[in-house]
Amino acid sequence: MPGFEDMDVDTIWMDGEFVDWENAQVHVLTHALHYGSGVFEGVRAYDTDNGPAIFRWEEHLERLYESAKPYDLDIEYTPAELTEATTELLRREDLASCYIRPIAYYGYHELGVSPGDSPTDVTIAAWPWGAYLGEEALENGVEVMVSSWRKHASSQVPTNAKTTGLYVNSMLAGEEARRNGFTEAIVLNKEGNVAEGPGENLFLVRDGEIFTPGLSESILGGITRDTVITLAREHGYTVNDDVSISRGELHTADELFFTGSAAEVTPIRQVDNVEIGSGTRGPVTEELQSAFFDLVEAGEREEWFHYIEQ
Ligand code: PPE
Repeated sequence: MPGFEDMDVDTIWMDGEFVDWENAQVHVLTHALHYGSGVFEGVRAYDTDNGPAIFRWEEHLERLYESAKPYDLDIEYTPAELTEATTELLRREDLASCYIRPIAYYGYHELGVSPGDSPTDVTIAAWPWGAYLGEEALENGVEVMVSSWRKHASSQVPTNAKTTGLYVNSMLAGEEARRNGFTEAIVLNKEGNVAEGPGENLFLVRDGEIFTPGLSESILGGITRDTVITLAREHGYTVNDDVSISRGELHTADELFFTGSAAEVTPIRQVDNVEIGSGTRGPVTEELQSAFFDLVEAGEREEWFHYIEQ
């Protein structure tokens, strides 16, 4: 993966100001660095036929404020202000197709688990980011393993909040998979049912119907998940989005795929060295993947695109 030093990016929006990339610094005693007390978003903008546009920006912004709630993080900027900051950032960086990372976190004031009077700092960065699991993965699918790490239960931490600290679980699962020669992991929840990937939701196709773990399975309610459910229903599929999926059902699935803002729609061709279906991208996955990429290329469904005026 290319590092930031190899990218043509020079500006970050930080607490109300546009600062030079190298000056976007925080103090080492920042609360969030010690306790993971931040919430963030991952969003993509696409260079659509209708001009550069942020995909499902409103929904991502809404989730950011909702993630902040259980932690009492008071984001002092309004959605309109964060929208203006982001669109201006993309204009200044001349980015049409990119990944956007807003983050709000307890900043520098005092340490101790209680954030006390620590400020809520807010930053938005954007940079070019290609296919999350590799370009080849989009076509041929990825080989994954079921992680030995379980996902934290929603009774332990709010799993519907996109909290920075929670991602140590994703890191453990993903790195375990990569150490074992796989591209990505699937993580089971505390009950032993399928939850999601470290940074993706998971879909299963069987006998022409589509299944995805319900929101009570300790998953993040993905916005791409919602997009794909909507597209699949429009394509005439029955989508069961409130089910439990057992580990064994992964192996007997006709098709499996991941969804996510970063991962987009990525087929899974093997789980634990067992081929899924024909062992390549399946036809339903291909249909929905095409529908997804057609959508973000065209940028025509206005309610899902926030266009960047030049
Ligand atoms: N589950 C998890 C745990 C998750 O992190 C993501 C997004 C999803 C599901 C899919 O959600 P959505 O993007 O709203 O469809 N993961 C983000 C972070 C990836 C990263 O490596 O960082 C992302 O895709 O931006």
